[in-house]
Amino acid sequence: MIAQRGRTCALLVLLAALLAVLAPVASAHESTPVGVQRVELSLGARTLALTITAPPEGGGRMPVVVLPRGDAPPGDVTLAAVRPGGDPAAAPVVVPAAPVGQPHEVVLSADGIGAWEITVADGSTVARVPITVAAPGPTPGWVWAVRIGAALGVIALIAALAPSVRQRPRLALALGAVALVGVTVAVTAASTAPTTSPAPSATPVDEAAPPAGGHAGHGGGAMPDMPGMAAADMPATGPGAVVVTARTGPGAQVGAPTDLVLDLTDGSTGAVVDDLTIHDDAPIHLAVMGPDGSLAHVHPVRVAPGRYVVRVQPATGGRYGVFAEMERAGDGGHQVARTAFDVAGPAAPATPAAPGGGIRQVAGMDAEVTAPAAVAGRPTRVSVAFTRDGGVPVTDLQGWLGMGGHLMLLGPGNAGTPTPSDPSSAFGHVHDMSAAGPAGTYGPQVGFDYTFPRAGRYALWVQVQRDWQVLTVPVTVDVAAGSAPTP
Ligand SMILES: [Cu+2]
Repeated sequence: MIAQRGRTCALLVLLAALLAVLAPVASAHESTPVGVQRVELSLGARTLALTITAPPEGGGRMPVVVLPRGDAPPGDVTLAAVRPGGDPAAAPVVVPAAPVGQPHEVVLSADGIGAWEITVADGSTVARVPITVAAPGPTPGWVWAVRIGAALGVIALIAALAPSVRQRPRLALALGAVALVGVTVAVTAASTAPTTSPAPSATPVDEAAPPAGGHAGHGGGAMPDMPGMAAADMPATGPGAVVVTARTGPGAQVGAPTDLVLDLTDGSTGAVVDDLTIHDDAPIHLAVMGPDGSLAHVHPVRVAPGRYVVRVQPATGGRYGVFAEMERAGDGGHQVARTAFDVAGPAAPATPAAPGGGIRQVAGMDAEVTAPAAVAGRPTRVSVAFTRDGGVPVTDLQGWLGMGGHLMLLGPGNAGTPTPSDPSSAFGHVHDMSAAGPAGTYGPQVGFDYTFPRAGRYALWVQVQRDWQVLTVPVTVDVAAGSAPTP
């Protein structure tokens, strides 16, 4: 009797051990990490930041957080998950697009593998963000071993504990031994499992931290990601180069909002380009520079394959320069395509910002610009320190597009001054790469390292985000000729 109770006890301990092993193994397979991707949308008059949690392999729930930024007009936007080109009105989810800084989470559903689009509609424009749901990968052998071993162990244990079996000690012992073998197989297989699960299912994750201590910049033309390089004289040609054509709605007028439509084609084949990846939280970073020295840094929304749209509000007539920063899937690298569009009406003369360093007033803050005497071909550091209320350092700058600050610049064209529509004017986009503070914020200072490619006058725009508004500090820098020819 005592011996039988002892056996029962041993079997129960075995069962407990088996369950303890099984629980984490079962959840380990279910909890494959999913990608989280941020996308900035300049949708009509709105700026929205989407945070998309990719659905699991095979499809399923897809949480999306909508964060209004900038100046949020009242009203809603509607989101949906549809197959490419599908009708977003089939199952729309209404999301308030205000107030600024207030995130709203919705859960969309992408049930099925393959191509999907997250649509965001404001009543006049339907943005379509492409998402790919991967097929589930084959179940690894170790998972099968765990499953079979565990199932064998459980069945043998239950059988061994049955009253009719307990009266036949040999059979009970044999079943116990089978259970032990099953558990051993399961435990051995689980312990040999790879420590990390397979890569997530959806489009590439854009969460990579910037390299510490370095800086990054994007030059014009076809130069890939080379710090400080601005290759304005090198048009984006060669394999993979994207040609962007821009057109406005009919009769674009000064002061009236108009939709700028961008069509993307491959410079080599002429085919529609629809394979842009998200880089720095957007498929296209668009700089629209006016003849008056204005800059709009916006993020056009994809409305159809190879077609993007963004709302602009020209303050002056004349020819506007358009600079589209993009990265294609594969090894396309970073590229900048240029184009231009015209706005009817007299062109206001350019009003350059005050040259060099000094203090400017921006959104109730003092922005103190430091721009040491710049020489062509030599690295220069341009920095801006923000204070408020007569000298209190501003330390609540918010990260924007993954960075604490952005610098966009336009170099001298053939006329010797920055001319947006002159292809010989160098374009650059440089990042502040300092790490965020403990609260995840930045400030009071942002800084940018850049090597001005040649002498002449440059227009710079330093951009930071505070209170969900992007603030722009225009700076003019006169660059002296270097003593040695620039390489
Ligand atoms: Cu951008």
